[in-house]
Amino acid sequence: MKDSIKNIVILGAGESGTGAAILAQKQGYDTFLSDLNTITDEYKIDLNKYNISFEEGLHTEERILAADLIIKSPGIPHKAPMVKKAIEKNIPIISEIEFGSWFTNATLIGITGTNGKTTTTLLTYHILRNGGLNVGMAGNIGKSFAKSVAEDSYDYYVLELSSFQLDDLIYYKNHIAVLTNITPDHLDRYDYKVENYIKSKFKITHAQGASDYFIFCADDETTMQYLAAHKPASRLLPFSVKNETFPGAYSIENNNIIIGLTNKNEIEINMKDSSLRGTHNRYNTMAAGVVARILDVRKEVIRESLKSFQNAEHRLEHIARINDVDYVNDSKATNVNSVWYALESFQNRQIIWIAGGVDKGNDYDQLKPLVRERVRALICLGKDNDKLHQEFGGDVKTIVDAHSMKEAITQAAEIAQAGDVVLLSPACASFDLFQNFEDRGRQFKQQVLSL
Ligand code: UMA
Repeated sequence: MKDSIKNIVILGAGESGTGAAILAQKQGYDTFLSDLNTITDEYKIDLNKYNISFEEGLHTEERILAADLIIKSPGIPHKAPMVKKAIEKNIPIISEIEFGSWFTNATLIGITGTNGKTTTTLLTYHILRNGGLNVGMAGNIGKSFAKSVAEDSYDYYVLELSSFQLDDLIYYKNHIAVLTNITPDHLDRYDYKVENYIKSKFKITHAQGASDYFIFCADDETTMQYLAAHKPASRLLPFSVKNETFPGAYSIENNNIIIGLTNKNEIEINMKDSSLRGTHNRYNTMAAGVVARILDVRKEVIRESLKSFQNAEHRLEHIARINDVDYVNDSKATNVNSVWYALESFQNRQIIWIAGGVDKGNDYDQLKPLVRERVRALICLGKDNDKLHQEFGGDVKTIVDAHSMKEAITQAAEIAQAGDVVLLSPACASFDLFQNFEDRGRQFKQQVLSL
């Protein structure tokens, strides 16, 4: 396909679109980028540096529909008017991830899942790099894949892939695919049909063959149900804390886990030696460990890497202890399942829970037992907090509204008692009051540190 194309249009000039445009330009295509809104200076500098033609504040129909190929940014839904018109005209639409893969021979390790994908990606990358592999990390985290392909030269890539990025693949193939788990998220983008979202997540195994690997959680019911009816051609490597899943990874007594493909290459790890806590991190460690064993990273390197690993910003990030109250930034928790893991990880503590923002069709039922047990107060931080009040009115005694991070932190500090945790774990997107989840997390830190 890539040789028959001359004229490429990229929709969206964020991290993804700008990366795709740089790669397309460098590969000699007639490249044009269009963004419906104002393009930020950061990306304009990049576009000018590479002499890329672009427009902002509009999508010019004639120019866009003259493309041989459209690369769509993941945040743009298929129902966006311009995308619909391109589909009607049968113009191929691909994701930047697909496009990036056309120009690299690197071995691809793709990691997806509703939760845990960022930690698993970071941990896998950390282990592989310590193991001496020439490895890059990109995708839903950090630099876009296409930009990295255009500018760097790696033999391996660890890619965090969101369902949006998996939606428009053609030839792209992961040699090693990881699916951490599936619980409903982003349903607004999938016609509120959970089966569409599951299907999209399973595209992580897209085009895989017998020499490839699929690593997944055998304790995740949704994954197992789908897998029973749609088995990929790749080698299946499950992980579990409930059953002895081998080859793959499983838990044994004394906080230990076993990881391996064969008895000979199996490794035992004591999670006490790891910097990561909680059941969810045990799963993430198992998944990353299996990848490392497939690629023959030495056992000692894996153990050492687990000790030295530091988790991502905005992911259960401990900010400070003030008056014996812990302040934890989990701004990245934009869905209910993430919040469940956050609440679950604070056993025997009372929590001042800061939540709210743009609700994506959340079903809060699974949180209620934990909320009743552990949440001393709920601070609703959003423009519209009605749903949170309705959902948790019967479960939490104290529910208050805040309209800025400053207000939320001031209230939290007043309500919290010694030994409590103030937890920002919103279950919602951030776009009503903040630029993005990073902005929300940074404001949290700033306000906590100025208490
Ligand atoms: N835009 C248009 N036309 C439209 C709609 C939007 O031109 O009809 C423009 C916007 O004006 C904006 C650009 O498209 O300038 C934004 O594109 P985008 O939303 O795809 O954002 P990017 O900056 O390109 O970032 C994307 C991912 N964002 C989303 O999927 C929403 C980033 O994941 C990813 O890191 C990046 O590509 C590089 O691969 C972020 C994310 O929030 C972290 N992901 C979601 C999540 O983790 O839950 C999926």
